[in-house]
Parts: sequence; structure tokens; C-alpha cells
Amino acid sequence: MSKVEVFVGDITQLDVGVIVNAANSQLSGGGGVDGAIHEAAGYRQLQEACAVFGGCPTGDVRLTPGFNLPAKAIIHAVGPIWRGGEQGEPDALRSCYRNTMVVAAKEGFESVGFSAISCGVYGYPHELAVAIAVDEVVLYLAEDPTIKKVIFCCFSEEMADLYRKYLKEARYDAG
Ligand code: AR6
Repeated sequence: MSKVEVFVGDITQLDVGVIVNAANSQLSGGGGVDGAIHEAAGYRQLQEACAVFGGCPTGDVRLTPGFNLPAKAIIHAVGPIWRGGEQGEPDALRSCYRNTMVVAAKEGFESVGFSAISCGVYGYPHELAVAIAVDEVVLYLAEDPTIKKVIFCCFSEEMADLYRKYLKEARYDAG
């Protein structure tokens, strides 16, 4: 069975096939995890790779190399900005996770490290976001054996506990 883990720390340190950035729709870089990934990957080369796409719609993802990161590649996922929950935010967030898993599997990556998409400045309520993340990833893993390991990377123990709670409910034991 594929393994799902919870890691507390900096996503730029993860030695995995692909890490998932919480990007904006211009793919223009920014603060938070996006800023940390740009800094660690190499700002200029990552921005050059992103510029080719001319942006990315909310809910969708784009793949670039990892450049100076230990991860081979980066999937830039554009999460929704929370506007109360009635503006399609759950579907858009779900689609970020689904599209990431589809692209990662198609590219043959066996390990994926997710950041908590939309859980920072985009303001998505943490518990609702984690429920979607876990549900969509567990659903995908049941369908497709390509991806052997998924790591939910968080910046706080509070977030890690939420992932552990939902993974337990989904009958996944996370470290
Ligand atoms: N490693 C792992 N997680 C991190 C790191 C890190 N180095 N840094 C922050 N987090 P956010 P969003 C966590 O705001 O809400 C950017 O400016 C953080 O604690 O980075 O999707 C983009 O350009 C939080 O739980 O992403 C967009 O404009 C999570 O990562 C906008 O922010 C996501 O927080 C996207 O906002």
C-alpha cells in the first residue's frame, strides 16, 4: 500500500520526486511557501520556467524542474482564495490535489510532497482544507499505484495534527 506521511518543516528540504507549490494564478512568485521555493530553487531560473505558461487558472497545476532543490520537479498548484466557501472554493481546492496526483503519476514521480495549498494568505479554513487534501489523495492512491509515497508538509504541529486526524479517519497511519 502507498505510504502517506506527515512532515513538519520546510518543504524545500524534501528529497522527493516532486514538491507542490502553493502558487498564484500569474505564477509570479510571492511570499509564503512560494517565496521559499523560489529562493531555494533559484529565483531567476524558476521564474523563467514559469513565464512560459503565461499563468495558470485556479484549480489547475503546472510542472517545472526543481532546479537547485533536492526535489526533481515542482508542481505549481493555484489554490482558491477563501471567500466564504460558496464561490467554488472546495471544488477548486479538490481539483488542485487531483490534478497534482494525475500529473505526478503521468510524469512517473513516485513521491510527492504537498504544501498546505490555500492555508496561508489565501485564508482557507485549515480543517476544511485538510479534509479535502486527505480525501482526494487517498482516493487517488486507491485508483493508481504509480505514486508510492505522499508527504503532507506543514509548518506547524497544529496543521500536522489535523492531517493525522483525517488520515486516521481514512485508515491511513501517518508518521
Ligand atoms: N514549507 C512548508 N510549508 C510552508 C512554508 C515552507 N517553507 N512556508 C509557508 N508554509 P501560503 P496560500 C505553509 O500563504 O495560502 C503566495 O504569495 C504555510 O504555513 O504560502 O496558497 C503565493 O504567491 C501555510 O500553511 O499559500 C500566492 O500569492 C501553507 O504553506 C499566495 O501566497 C500555504 O501558505 C498563496 O497563498
